[in-house]
Amino acid sequence: MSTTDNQLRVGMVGYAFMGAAHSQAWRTVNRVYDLPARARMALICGRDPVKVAEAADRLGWEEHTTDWRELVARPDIDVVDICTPGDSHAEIALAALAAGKHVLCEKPLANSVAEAREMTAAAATARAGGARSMCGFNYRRVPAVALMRQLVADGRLGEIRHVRASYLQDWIVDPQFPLVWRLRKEVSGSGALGDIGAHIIDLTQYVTGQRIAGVSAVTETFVKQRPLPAESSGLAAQVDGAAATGPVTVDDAAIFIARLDGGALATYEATRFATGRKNALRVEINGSLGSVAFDLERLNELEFHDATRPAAEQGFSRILVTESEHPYLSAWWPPGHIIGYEHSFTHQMRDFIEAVATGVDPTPSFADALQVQLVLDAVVRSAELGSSWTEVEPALA
Ligand code: SOE
Repeated sequence: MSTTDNQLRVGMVGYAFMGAAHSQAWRTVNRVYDLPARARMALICGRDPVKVAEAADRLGWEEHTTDWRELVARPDIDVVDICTPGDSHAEIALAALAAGKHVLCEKPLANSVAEAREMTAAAATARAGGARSMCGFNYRRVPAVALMRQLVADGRLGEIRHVRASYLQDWIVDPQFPLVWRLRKEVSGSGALGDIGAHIIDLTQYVTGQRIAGVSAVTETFVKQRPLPAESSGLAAQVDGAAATGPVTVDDAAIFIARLDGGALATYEATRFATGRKNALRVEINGSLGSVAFDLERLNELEFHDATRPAAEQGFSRILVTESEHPYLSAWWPPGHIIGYEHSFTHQMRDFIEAVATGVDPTPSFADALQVQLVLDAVVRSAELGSSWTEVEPALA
């Protein structure tokens, strides 16, 4: 980081959905929070020269390039923000860390445990030289999620017995939705499991402070062939006419049970076929003294049941998470003036900037993200093995 002008010059690779969400956060973070350093949107990188020039103008970046290696090599770039599909996370992060840059890498960290291990080791080496790194599990920074963790840490739930987590979307229920990069294993690493399952794995480990110690899983690909997209794009791709088709090489849905190392039992479901559920990350945690329940589609609310209250007052109450006492919210609006999805990214950049500027380790670290990658890998291996699966015969054969 420049020691003269107290700026963090950011170079971001990628300009699609996550690039837009990160840009919004870089634009707002220093205007909302009083921080020890100021992010400067110096350089955006993308493969298409026309599109990246348009993105620079639209998203607010000073310069643009089509060469991420140039971005990483520039001495005036302090932070490399990786918003690309998973097949390039390792290559870009390793180069950036070797160049002594601070790195923020989108989730999941990588497309394999081997890559995640290599990135974690490189982050540890670069740390000695002052570089800091973080993985972008942004939902940790939803105030209601941070409040959930606070309630658990304060013992308000007692002993944690159950974790019930699902992340439900439905954007590919239509079999005519084209074969975008998220549906191709060589690019995305896995399907719903790594894309949205990674979020509930990280979030539940973060909130409970417990690690997933073992899993038993099933996965399914409901639609096995899809039309090739007219052009590669994100969640709203188009198909031109009678396009050729290609194979879906990832899971459409993954379901697994788990034991946490603190003794809790857990169930996880990540699917893109929950018709009608658009972005429903739902977590319920049951403890000996109470429970909490969260739904991302109602992100300003948290349901809390305090089992220590008199019987006549039992049941879930709704906490409206908009008070200045709640995590992150002192910088925003008065109580009841709710925030949105994009605020979690501004909170993420707030914590990243503060950590980098003060030299502490941002969280989640690459090691935390490696822990998620190990769970993803265990789920895939369990589903392939099918070993814990007991068939049930039909009553009327
Ligand atoms: C698509 O499933 C997606 O954009 C994920 O990639 C993000 O991580 C999630 O936050 C929203 O949905």
